[in-house]
Amino acid sequence: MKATRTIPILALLVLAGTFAAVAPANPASHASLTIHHQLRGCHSWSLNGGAFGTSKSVTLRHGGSVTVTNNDVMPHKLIESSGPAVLYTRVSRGGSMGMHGTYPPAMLARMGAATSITFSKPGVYRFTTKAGEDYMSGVKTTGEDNVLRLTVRVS
Ligand SMILES: [Cu+2]
Repeated sequence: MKATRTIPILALLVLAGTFAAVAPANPASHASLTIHHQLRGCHSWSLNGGAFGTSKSVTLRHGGSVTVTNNDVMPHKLIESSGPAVLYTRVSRGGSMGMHGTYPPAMLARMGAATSITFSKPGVYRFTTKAGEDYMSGVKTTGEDNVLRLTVRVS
């Protein structure tokens, strides 16, 4: 009788240990994404200085933020496609190249523009960007323009 009761408890302990190893014990509070221009597909982005690509995902603790910097030769508007509400805060308007006028912080309208997205609630947040027109004429690219995607898991 005693032995049969010990086994399930041990199994639970092993299972708990497995989950603890998978979930990051202490997720980061900040990440950064940088959009750049490229010949094939027009643009891609890099997470925390890593390899450039189209789809990125990151895990943050709630209250954390992601800063997106647009170094592409066209504007990008940040669009949340699913998840709880977020707060956009402009970090930089960027340099002189780009669109003129006043835009909400989700719109990265100039080269070097940066905006921070703050995540106050736990959950899964998904984003894409809507790219606008080139700042200057004569920019040549090959293939379809890439669609940038971001998944943020907030614990
Ligand atoms: Cu582009």
